[in-house]
Amino acid sequence: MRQQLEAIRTKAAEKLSELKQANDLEQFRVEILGKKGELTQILKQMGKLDPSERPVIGQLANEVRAYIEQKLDAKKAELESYELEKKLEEEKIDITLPGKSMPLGNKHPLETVIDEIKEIFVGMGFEIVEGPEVESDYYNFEALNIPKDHPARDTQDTFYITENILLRTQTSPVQVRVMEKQKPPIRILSPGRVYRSDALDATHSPLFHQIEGLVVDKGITFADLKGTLQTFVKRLYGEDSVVRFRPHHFPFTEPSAEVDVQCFSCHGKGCRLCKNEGWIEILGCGMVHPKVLENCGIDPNEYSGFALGLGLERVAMRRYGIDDIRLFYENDVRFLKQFK
Ligand code: 2NL
Repeated sequence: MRQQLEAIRTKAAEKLSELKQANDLEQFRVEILGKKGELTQILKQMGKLDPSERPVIGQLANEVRAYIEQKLDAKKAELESYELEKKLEEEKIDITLPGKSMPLGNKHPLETVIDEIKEIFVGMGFEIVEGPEVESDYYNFEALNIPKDHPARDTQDTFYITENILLRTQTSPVQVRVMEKQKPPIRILSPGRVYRSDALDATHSPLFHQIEGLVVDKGITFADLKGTLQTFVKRLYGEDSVVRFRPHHFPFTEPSAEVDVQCFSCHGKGCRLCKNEGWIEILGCGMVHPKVLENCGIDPNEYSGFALGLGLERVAMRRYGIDDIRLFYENDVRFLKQFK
């Protein structure tokens, strides 16, 4: 039995030195030291020994076990440290290598113009409000004093979903909803998509973008409208811009006007950009019609207001020299990346 124990000691040491993976160690431990392991098997035969020999053999067995366990621990530490080294070596990152560059997008030109206009009005105390693109006939037309027989309601211009539901043709319904709910003072700007049943060509699109603004308070006059719009135009086109107001007609404002800015290319002389007019029309505006205020539950004897509306595509097309409105909606990256 002594020989058997010595043999296990030698064999275990040999086998251990051959193991190469930390995972194999546990299997080795079970094979030698486990319940059914070789050393345990030998110890089970202790009963057959002469009682006088038992303590000596027992002590030897303990020594062998301790020896193997100690070797096992040492091997385990050795393998673990080796495997860690290997892992660190394999996962080494060369931080001096150049990074992979990700293609970076940029704002859509329409978004750039919207943001710029918002910023100007927010700077004058306006709040941005948005609302539904699917509207009722009432909010899009009726409340705005657009009578049933008005050409703007013609099915040629409006996408009707049902007799009373339509795609909004302007963002005014957003403002009507605010006036219904909120007591003046009101100072709001509503940008968004609007829809008109136009055929798509270089200058028309059935979907386009509009920004409308509305101010309602006690004592608002046409002078407030002029001052606000003059400030807006100068911030958008430069402090030296020249602005003019021309009488116009809208059903929802009285009086109404269109605002022109003197052509920034020819300074009024007439050129291709302004189609020889010397002036470029940029927006429509007016004092909110008393009937519209009344429709929204605001007493026109107590309050007055002004409103304005402008189309974004035309501003962006002039700004960037874009000659075809369709380019805005096609999302061709060759077009979009020019606005980085
Ligand atoms: C244009 C002209 C305009 C308005 C829009 C408006 C809104 C309310 C009440 C009164 Cl709630 N008016 N909006 C007023 C004048 C002109 O737009 O040429 N748009 C493209």
